[in-house]
Amino acid sequence: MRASWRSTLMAVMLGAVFAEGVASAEPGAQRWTENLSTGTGTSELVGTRDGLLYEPNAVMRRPEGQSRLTGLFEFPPRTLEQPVDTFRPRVQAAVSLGQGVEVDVRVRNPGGAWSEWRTATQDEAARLPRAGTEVQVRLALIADERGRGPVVQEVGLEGWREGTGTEETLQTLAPLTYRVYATREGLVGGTTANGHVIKSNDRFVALPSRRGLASNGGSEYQVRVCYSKTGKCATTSVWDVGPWNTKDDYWNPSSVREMWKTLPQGKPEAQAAYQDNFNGGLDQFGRRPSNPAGIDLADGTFWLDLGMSNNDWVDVTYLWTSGGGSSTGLVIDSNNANNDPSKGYIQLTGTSWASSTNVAGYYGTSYLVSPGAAVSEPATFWFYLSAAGTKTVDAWWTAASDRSTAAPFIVTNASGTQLANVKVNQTLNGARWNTLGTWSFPAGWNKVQLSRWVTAGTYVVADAIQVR
Ligand SMILES: [Ca+2]
Repeated sequence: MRASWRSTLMAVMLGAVFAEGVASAEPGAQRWTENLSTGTGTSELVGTRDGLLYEPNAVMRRPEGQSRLTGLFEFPPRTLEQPVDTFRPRVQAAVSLGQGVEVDVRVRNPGGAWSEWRTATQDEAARLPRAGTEVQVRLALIADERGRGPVVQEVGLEGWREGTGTEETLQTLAPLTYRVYATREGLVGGTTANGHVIKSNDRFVALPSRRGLASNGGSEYQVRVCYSKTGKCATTSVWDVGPWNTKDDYWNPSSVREMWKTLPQGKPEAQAAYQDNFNGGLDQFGRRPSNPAGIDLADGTFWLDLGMSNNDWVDVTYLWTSGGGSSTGLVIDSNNANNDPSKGYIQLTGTSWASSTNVAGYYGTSYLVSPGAAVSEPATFWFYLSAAGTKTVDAWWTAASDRSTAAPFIVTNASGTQLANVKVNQTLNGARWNTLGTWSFPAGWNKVQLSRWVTAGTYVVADAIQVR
């Protein structure tokens, strides 16, 4: 009964929307159409015979009360024949008053990291930070105040290159760090903007712009948060949008910042509204912020990793802003509480592996350490691939002078064939991703094992691996 009513309503709305004009095509542009059945999104996005419908009945409502809810739907990355830095979406959708459809696009940098997302609405061109051939498209479907969203029938894009090759070279810059006010997100059981269902003592952060929002389970946009009162730091991914605003990429310079370009770089709009009565003291949605927050921390990050007990000022490093930092991938952490066991997990052999936080710069909540001995007894990072593919594997560790200079990472595919034994120097290059290599993997459960068979008196560290 309800479905047929809905179909009738959509048919009426479609008639109104399709009369809209279409901008003239860009000469020489590459054009493609995304397949609406291949993307991934939150459960509130449902395929109907009329198209992709956003129906945010069960979506998380922020405590401060978000007036308009947004559902995200991510298409798989695609490789174009020529590099592009500018794109224009052509969306066919039924969009009623108060609803919206926006299109985000990002491009993979030569170093393997993704650019920030850039957003365009219907027939409006948007410029990416740099040109590239591997691009990814994400839909943002915005519901009206009654929680009714648009229906998308088709998503076409055209991309071309406007830059002349003189794009900013960000690789050499250190990532940006700003001191901002942090609030605890809570909301266990709710769903974040990227579709992650919040667990108890979860680990992620929210920033008030989709430009740095990672995919569900992804680590392509990470922050390092340090709390001076405890001396603790944590590195974790951006999986939600907020607090207060949704278009406030305050870490970017004015020339790039999406809104409120007159504010100093690094100052969130909510902070300016709260402290300085900026924008009449109101946020993007006309609300008066009750705190100056520029970041929300999931409970585990807030309580366990940083040792915070109240909302407070923290130092945040926006790791992707160096341009060469993390890249999209599946991360398997040393702590299975941080892993999705359907995608990957860690398994320990023997009794020597001990959890530690002694050396700063670990990934997630801790790392595992084992003393060298004439026995393998590995820490095994299992990762699941639903399809065969060529993947690059990175490893994260904390470096110290008592570490092995030849820690053996053994890569074995799902058929049991050993692909490589990569020896790394763990006295160096801590607190970052270090590439072990790139291999062709079959579908199924592949693994990367760190053996403890190294010189006695030295230690090996299993902290996290990334498959991308
Ligand atoms: Ca770890």
